[in-house]
Amino acid sequence: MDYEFIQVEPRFAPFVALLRLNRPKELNALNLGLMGEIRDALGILDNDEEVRVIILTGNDRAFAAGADIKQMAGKGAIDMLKIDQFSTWDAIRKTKKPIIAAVSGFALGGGCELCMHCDIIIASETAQFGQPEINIGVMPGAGGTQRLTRAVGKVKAMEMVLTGSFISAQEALQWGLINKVVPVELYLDEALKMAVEIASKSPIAVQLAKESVLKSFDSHLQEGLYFERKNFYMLFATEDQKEGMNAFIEKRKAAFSGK
Ligand code: DAK
Repeated sequence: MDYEFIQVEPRFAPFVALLRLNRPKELNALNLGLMGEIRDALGILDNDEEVRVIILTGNDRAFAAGADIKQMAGKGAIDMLKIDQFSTWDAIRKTKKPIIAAVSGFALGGGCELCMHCDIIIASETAQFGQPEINIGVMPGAGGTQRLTRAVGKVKAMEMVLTGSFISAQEALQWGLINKVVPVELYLDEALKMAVEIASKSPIAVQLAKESVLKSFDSHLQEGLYFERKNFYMLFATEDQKEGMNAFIEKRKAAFSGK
């Protein structure tokens, strides 16, 4: 998997893949090429049986400082419409396997939105999150007004979106935007630890559980409950359900095969 703007290690650890944004001089600004590569790589990893969890990271200074302003500056509304970046973001959102964002430094604009497309966010103490699009005459365009509001609530989302101010990793933790804050030298290790933990479960159960949690974002409670129920029943068709329950009864560790 050879790319220009990202690095991918499909066998970073057993059943864990690593996808690293790699435009360090530009603070990993998300140009169209990079976004296309993320989409392509996630598609491949999602279909790779040896991958159960994906870690998405940048470098210590920046996860991503947002969409590439230099690439966007001269565009008109119709150019943006024709580029149709939403199909790329939608494809990322539809990744079936869990994605853990391991974030250090700047996670701004599209970078913050990319984090929020992930399922779990582990941050270093130096991470900063923000939606500063308002400073350059626009507003969030990849879900920032919606996912951020659901995560941190209306008044905090308003403050971030309307003032463009950044929040620290500690604030992001207190506000419910992220899962954990660790020293900068540990954020990738911590993400890996969580990835290994999730990768030890039944991958089918993990996939359906992820799908069910995400369903709660765009359905009423009753519809979501029916959806959950169908996925729950379906898991009783897997060998992993028998293995998991028998292992419990036999007081041994389950070995999930993904069948
Ligand atoms: N785009 C392009 N280049 C960027 C960049 C960005 N977002 N952020 C940083 N860079 C570049 C800088 O221009 C600089 O390049 P050189 O001058 O060295 O060539 C280099 O990275 C280092 O940056 P600085 O010199 O500025 O570094 P500092 O430490 O002084 O400042 C900073 C770091 C992160 C505070 C600052 O760079 C900054 O404010 N960056 C811009 C942050 C920002 O406004 N982000 C939001 C961008 S708008 C959509 C989906 C998503 C989006 C839109 C549509 N659709 C699906 C339709 C998303 C939009 C956005 O994210």
